[in-house]
Amino acid sequence: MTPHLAPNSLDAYWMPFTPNRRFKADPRFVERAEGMYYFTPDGRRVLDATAGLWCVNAGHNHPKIVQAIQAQAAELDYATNFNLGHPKAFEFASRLAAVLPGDLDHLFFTNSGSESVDTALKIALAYQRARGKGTKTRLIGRERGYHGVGFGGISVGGIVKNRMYFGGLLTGVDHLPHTHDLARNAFSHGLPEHGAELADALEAIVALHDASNIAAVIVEPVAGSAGVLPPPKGYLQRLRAICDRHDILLIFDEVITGFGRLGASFAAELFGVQPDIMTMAKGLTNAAVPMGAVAVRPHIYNAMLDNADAAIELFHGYTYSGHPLACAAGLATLDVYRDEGLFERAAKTATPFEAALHSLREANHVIDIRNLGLVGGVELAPRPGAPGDRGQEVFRACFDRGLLVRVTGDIIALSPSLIVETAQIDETVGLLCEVLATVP
Ligand code: PXG
Ligand code: PLP
Repeated sequence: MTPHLAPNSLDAYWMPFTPNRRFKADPRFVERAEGMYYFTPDGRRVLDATAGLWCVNAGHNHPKIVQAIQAQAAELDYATNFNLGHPKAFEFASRLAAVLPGDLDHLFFTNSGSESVDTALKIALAYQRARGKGTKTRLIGRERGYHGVGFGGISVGGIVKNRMYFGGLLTGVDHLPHTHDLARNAFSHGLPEHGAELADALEAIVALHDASNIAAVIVEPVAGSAGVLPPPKGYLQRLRAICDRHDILLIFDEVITGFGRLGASFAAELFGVQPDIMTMAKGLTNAAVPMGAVAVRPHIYNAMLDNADAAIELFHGYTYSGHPLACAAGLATLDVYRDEGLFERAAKTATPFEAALHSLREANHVIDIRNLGLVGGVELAPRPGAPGDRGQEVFRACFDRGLLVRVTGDIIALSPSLIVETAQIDETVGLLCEVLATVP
C-alpha cells in the first residue's frame, strides 16, 4: 500500500500528451461507446467527431469485431512469432497484401504507429546495406510531420515540442519544408493549388549530401497531427519522381490516411503514387486491439532475404508482433470494411462533409478550413500571446455540449468514423459554430 495515494485517486496515472494537473482538477471521463457515440459515467451521450483519435474507422464497439476478439481470447491468448507461427498472423498478412495498393506485398507487424515508423526506418537502412549501398544512411522527414514518439519518429518528425526536450535525436536527418501556406491556399476545398514546387527541396538536399548518402524520405500523404495539411496538387507525384531519379526509398506514413479515411483504401491509391514502404496502425484493427504494420514491396523483402549475412534476415521484432488478439481484430475489421462498403461510403460522405465544414468560413475566429475525404481542419486565429488557449477552450466547450473534437494548438481537427450520417455531420458543425460564437 502506498499511504499517500487514496483509492481511485487520479494521481498515480501519468497521462500521455495531457496537462496532468489541469486535467485532474477538472477531469472528463467516458466509460462506454457505441457506433458514433461515447457515454459518460453520468449518462451523457457524446458525439465522437474524431473516431477516437483518428482510428475507430468502423465506429465504436462494432459487434463483429467485439465477437472476434472475445472468441480469439478464449482460443489462443498469446504465441510468440519468433520462430513459431499461428494461423491468423499469416492470414491477416495475406489479406492485407491483397488490399494494399500496388505490390506492397510483405507485412511486418508491430503494436503501434510509432513502432511502425521506427521499423520502417530500420528496414530502409538495412535494405540499403543489404543491396550493397551501405553509404545510403540519411533519412529525410518534413517540418510539421508527425511520425509517432519513438526516437526514430521524432527525429524525422517536425513537431518542435515533440523533439526539443529529448536531446540529440538520430544523426543524419534532414527535413523538407512543410506545405502549409495560408497566404496562397486559405480555404482550399480539397487539395491546395499552390506548393508542388516545395517537393524540389529534396533536390537541394540531394545536391548538398549526394544521393549516395540518402536512404529514404518519409512523409504523411496528408499531415494529420500538425493540423490537417492536404498535399498541394502534384506535390506527392513530384516527390516520387525525385526519389526515383536518385534511387531513394519513399515511405508513406499512412497511420491516419489508411483504411478509408480519405475516401479511398489508402492515400497511395487516391493519389496514384506508389510508396516503397508504408506504415499503418489505427484503422488497421479499428483500434480495438493495439496494432501497427509495415508493408514493403518485393524488391525490399527479396533483397533482405537474398543478401542476408546471418540466418535471421532482420534483427528486429516485438514480443507482441502478430499478437493473436490483434490479428483477430484486424481480420474482423477488414471484413467489416468490405461487407459494409465503408471506404466507398466515406468517398460519398466526403462531399456533404466538405460542404458542411466550409459553411464555418464566416464563423467566429476562423482563418482557414481544410479538408480531404473525412478529414477536416478548422484553423482559428490564436489569442495574442497565448497560442493554444482558444483551442483548449473550444475543446472543453464542445465536450460540455456533447461533442468530441480533436484540438492541436488552435486547429480543430475533425475525423469522424466512416459510418457517420450527414445529420451527425450537420450536428457537429452546428455545435462547433455555436461554441465558436461563445468562446472569446
Ligand atoms: N504516424 C502518424 C502519421 C500518426 O498520425 C503515428 C505515426 C504514431 O502512432 P501511435 O500509434 O504510436 O500513436 C501517428 C499517430 C493527434 C494525434 O493529436 C495523432 C496521433 C497520435 C496521437 C495524437 O492528432 N497519430
Ligand atoms: N525490456 C526488456 C527487459 C525485455 O526483456 C524486453 C523484451 O523481451 C523488452 C524491453 C522489449 O519489449 P517488447 O518486445 O514488448 O517491445
